[in-house]
Amino acid sequence: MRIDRLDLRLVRLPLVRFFETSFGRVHDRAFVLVTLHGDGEVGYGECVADANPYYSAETTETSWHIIEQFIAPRVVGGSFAHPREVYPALGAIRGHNMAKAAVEMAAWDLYARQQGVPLAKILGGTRTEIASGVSIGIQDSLDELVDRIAIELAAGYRRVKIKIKPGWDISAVDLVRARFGSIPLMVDANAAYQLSDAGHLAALDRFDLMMIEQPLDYDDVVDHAALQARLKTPICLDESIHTVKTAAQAIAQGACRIINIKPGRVGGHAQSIRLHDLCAAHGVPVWHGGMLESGIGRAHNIHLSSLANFSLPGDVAASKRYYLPDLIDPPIEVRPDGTIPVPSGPGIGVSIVRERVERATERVLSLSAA
Ligand code: OSB
Ligand code: MG
Repeated sequence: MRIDRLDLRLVRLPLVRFFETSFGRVHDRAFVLVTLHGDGEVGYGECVADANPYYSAETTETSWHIIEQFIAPRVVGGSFAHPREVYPALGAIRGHNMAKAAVEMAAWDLYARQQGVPLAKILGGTRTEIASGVSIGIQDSLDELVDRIAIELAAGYRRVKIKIKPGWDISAVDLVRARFGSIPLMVDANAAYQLSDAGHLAALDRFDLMMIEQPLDYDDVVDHAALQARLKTPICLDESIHTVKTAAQAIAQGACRIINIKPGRVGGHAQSIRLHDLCAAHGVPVWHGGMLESGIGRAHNIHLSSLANFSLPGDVAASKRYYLPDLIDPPIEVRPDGTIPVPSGPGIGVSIVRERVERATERVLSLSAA
């Protein structure tokens, strides 16, 4: 697989509805789209870095800079026998996993299209459909939270995750349990607590939650281990897991019982597969996280979710919860039973609507082999 050209596009799309986490409310999503050209085919990757450095240190502008100055020179004009060779080729670059992943994932799409097979097959996926859950942000009122959950359950989603933060936690969960009974329910704190809050968080134990996601600092493992020892509720790590090695240490220390995999956070599909396999070997279930992706990143997520140890419903939901219209047509839809079929066409297997991409594009850069 020779890479002849890499295109960068800064895209901005309005969200159908605002999304609020413990670090703030957003109304739109800016992201970098990567297109790789090789041997007459194209592959697409979506960088999940946000406009701000609140979920992670990376931003749209750092990802653009790193891809343009450091990743493209190591990829464009190069040849790869397999897309799993892309991540090692970027080994000199510390961190910047989201920038790396955007390019690496485009290479997987390109390779799968060249082979004429769905990406899931190349990744080693075994499912033909995935179980879908929803991530529901912090709302203006608890009444609104209840309304949102009722809408998503009626749509068939298999699991509900609500965002929590100090002041929007125990009472929200208590109300959701009172209204909706024993639905599959979990919470995500996005690092809003400290170890000294352990007593407060232990009050969640009586609600039989599937897990509490990333309660403590974005870069912490040790305090999570101490917290897990004090909680019945399983801890799931998101922000803290950037490498397979950190995941191995977190599992060994008992810092989590579940791991959320986002390919952007770990450097792409190849690292996600390694992380998935490590967790499987330790009996740690994984699920696929979401980063408010457009249909392009979402399609990648669906293919990756088809691997066997993605045994819990992911934050991979229908396009219409995020963007109307999406950049792809038809959009990703969820069936009444809460599943999403894995696309069966070559590569990511979705049709990108060029005019919609053009309309949403704020900046373009094309990098060709010399
Ligand atoms: O922590 O999982 C998270 C969105 C942006 C940044 C971080 C997170 C999220 C979500 C939304 O929870 C998941 C989605 O619906 O895409
Ligand atoms: Mg999370």
